[in-house]
Order: sequence, then structure tokens, then C-alpha cells
Amino acid sequence: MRSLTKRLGDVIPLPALVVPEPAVTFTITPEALSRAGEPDNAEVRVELTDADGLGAEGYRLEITAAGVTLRAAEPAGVFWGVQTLRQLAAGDGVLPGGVIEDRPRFAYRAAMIDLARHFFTVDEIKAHLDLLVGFKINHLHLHLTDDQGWRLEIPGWPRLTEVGGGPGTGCDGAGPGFLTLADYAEVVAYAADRFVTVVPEIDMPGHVNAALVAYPELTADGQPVAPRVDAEVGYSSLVAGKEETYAFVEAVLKTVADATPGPYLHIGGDECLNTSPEDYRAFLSRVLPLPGKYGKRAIGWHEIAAADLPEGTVVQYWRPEEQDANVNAAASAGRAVIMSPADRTYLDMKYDADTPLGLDWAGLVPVRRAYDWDPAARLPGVTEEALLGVAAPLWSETLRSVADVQFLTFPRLPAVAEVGWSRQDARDWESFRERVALFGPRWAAAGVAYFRAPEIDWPAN
Ligand code: TNX
Repeated sequence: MRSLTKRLGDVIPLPALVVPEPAVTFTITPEALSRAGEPDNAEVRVELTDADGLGAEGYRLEITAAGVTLRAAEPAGVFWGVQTLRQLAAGDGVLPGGVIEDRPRFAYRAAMIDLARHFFTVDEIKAHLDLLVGFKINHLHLHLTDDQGWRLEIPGWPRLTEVGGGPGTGCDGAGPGFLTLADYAEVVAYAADRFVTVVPEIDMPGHVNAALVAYPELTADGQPVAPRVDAEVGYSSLVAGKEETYAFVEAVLKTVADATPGPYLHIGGDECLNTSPEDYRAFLSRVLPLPGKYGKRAIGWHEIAAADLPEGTVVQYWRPEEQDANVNAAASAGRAVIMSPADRTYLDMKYDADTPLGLDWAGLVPVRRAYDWDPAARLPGVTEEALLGVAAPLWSETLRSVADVQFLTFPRLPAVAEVGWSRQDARDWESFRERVALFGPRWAAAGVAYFRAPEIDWPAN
């Protein structure tokens, strides 16, 4: 293990440019750090200026013996600069001297949490978000509905949450609960205060058993179906040939669009194994225009690339396969792509064969696998220009607590966050391995139940 002398580049994600001034340090007080970003802070002077060409999220930090100057063109850049300062100040408040100039590779850097298979409360979501923003994650994707539960109140459709969010919902019946629209607004506002955009997902036409249980008029024959709390996928479907389907879908999407200030509405579209290809395309031809009708951009899991995609539609690639002709065609036609290949970014995959939580259908995902890949080289023909960014989904079939969430998220989320923020040619596994080790004692002190991955030389906690 190397010595614990602080270095200016010991930041995750790795900044674009680091110019250390090794003879210089500045010691910051906890008070000044907590007020960083506010005016009249003598220790951290903030300047909003676009003189440096830092872009929407970039920032410039200069640490001298006299104090810290943080410059950015936009408030988001100030916020990310403060996250860098927090990491550098960790422990003793000593900041290494020098200059950092930083800006992200991708505009979309997301973490997803599945509230359907196991519900997490507003306070739990907020606490999780606080840990994510430290790594400059700027989108929080909420998977709100699935076979085992429906987690967002929809006025006019009360049984969705009365039944779909009630006792006995979630995998093994162990994850009940739902967000009222007021709860959702609270999460959205909390995220916005941290420069994070909430991306709500209503999964359809598959993954809808909870909705069918609540409203049997949505089933093919109008007969009730039984609730399910197992982890199977691909058995439920909305009915493409029924007008009731579209009345329901439009009411839901309008409610979610109205409640969401961010630009995206995720309509799912994955694993529709019980929907014929014709019905799938017919369904999407009516549903994909709806986000646009309500002022949003549609995102869908990449199976939607089998349908005609309206301009502006975003495709989220999730499979472990090495190519997908439809995604290729969509990218060639100018549709943006989010990369979340399961064999790299799925936080619910086991780290190794002994990991007590998680799944392994996409293989094991040790920290190095989550780190050591290039999103622009993942699918042949889907290059940098087509990419909106990177996302790390956490599906919750096996999760029962916040500690479970943290165990699968840390340290892999920081790895994916660096994939999304830092320049490919500057990234290096050995460097990441050293930098991430520094977070062990910090997470331990904060009570974060991270996984002490054997690939990393963690200091004693
Ligand atoms: C596949 S990823 C799913 C989810 C499961 C996940 C478990 C995706 C778009 N669909 O329904 O929860 O695998 O890893």
C-alpha cells in the first residue's frame, strides 16, 4: 500500500486535468467546506464565469496557500467542483495545492434503483442520492413499476398503488410501499437541489402484472390475474389491440410527465416475451409519441429499437451480447444511446461466486469488469457521437435493506461513474484501484456497508 500523503489527483471520477503544486497546501475548515458554493466565503471564493469554456458542468479549482478559487460557467459546475473539494479535504481538511480543470465526457451519467421489486422510502432514496452525487452522477433513474409492484400514485387509478403498493408486494412479498405524488415531488426537488435529474420509468408493455392485478379490464379476457412476487420475467403484457390499454397508458404517462420537470420519460419496453413482435411494434407505435406529446423525450430499453423510433427517442442498451443490429440501425439514424451493458454496469450482478446477494445471469461483475471498458467501443458501429452517456442499474429482486443496496453499489458505482465522466485515454485500472481504496475508511466512518472487494488494497477501517 502506498503512503497516505494526499495527492491532488486522488479524486473519483478522475479529473480531466490535474496540475499539482506539491509544496503548497491549504487547510480548510469544515464550516467553509459546508458553505462552499455560497458567496462571502473567505476560504472558498466562487466565481461564475464562462471565460474558461468549462461548459454546462465543468469547473476549475485553484488551491493556493491563501485559499481556494472555484470557477464554473454554471451552478452545476460549482456543485461538482465542491464534490471534488470534499474528496480532497476528507479526513484532516488539508487540500493539496495546484489546479484542477475538469469537465465530463458524457452529459448523462445515471444510477437506477428498482423500487418495484423492493420499495425504498423517500428518506432512503435521498440518503442514497447523497452518496451518488459525490461521484458526479447527474441522473437518478427510478424503476417505478413491474410485475411485483406499482410504486407511484396515479390519480384516477387508485388501485395501482392500493393493491400494487400494498402489503405483500415486492419480491417474496417483502417490499411494500409506494410514493405519493407529494413524495415523488420531494425526491425530484431534493435531486434538483443536487443538480440531479430524475428519470421516471413506467415499464410497458411487459412487466405489468401489478397493473393487471389492480385493473383486470386491462387483461386480454378481462378476467382477474393473480399477484406474483417471484422473480420471473417476460410473462405479463398489456394488450396491444385493446383501447383500454391506451387510455390507461396515456393517463399514467401524462401524470408522470406533469410531475417530472426533467426532459425524459422512460417507457421500459424490455423482455416482452409474451407479446408478439407485431403487437409489440403496434403498441410502441402508439406509445412512443406520447412522451413527446407531453413535452418529454422517450427513453426505452433497447428492444424498442425493433420499432420505428420517433426523432429524439433514446435507446438504453442493456444486454451482455457484443452486438445488436437494431441498436446499430437506430444509432445510424441519429437516435441517442445510453450504455448499460449488464456484464459491466449491472450493480445487481454478483461480484464473485461467493457474493451473498445479487444475480449472475450476465456473469460475475468484479470491480475491474465494471471499470475496464469503453462505452464507445462496446457495440460496433455505436460510437462516441451516438452516446448520450452511461447508466448503472440496480435491480432489487434480492435486496431487502439499504445495507444491501450499499453493498452492491460501492465500490462498483464509482467505477461506472468514472467511465461516464473521465476521458477514456486518461483512465487506468491501477490508478482507480489506488484511488478507490481511500474511500474505504470514509465509507466505514459514514456507516456505508460497502464491499471490501479483494481486488483492492483497502486500508484498515
Ligand atoms: C433484466 S435489464 C431486466 C430486469 C431484471 C434484471 C435483473 C432489464 C431491462 N430487464 O427485469 O430485474 O434483468 O438483472
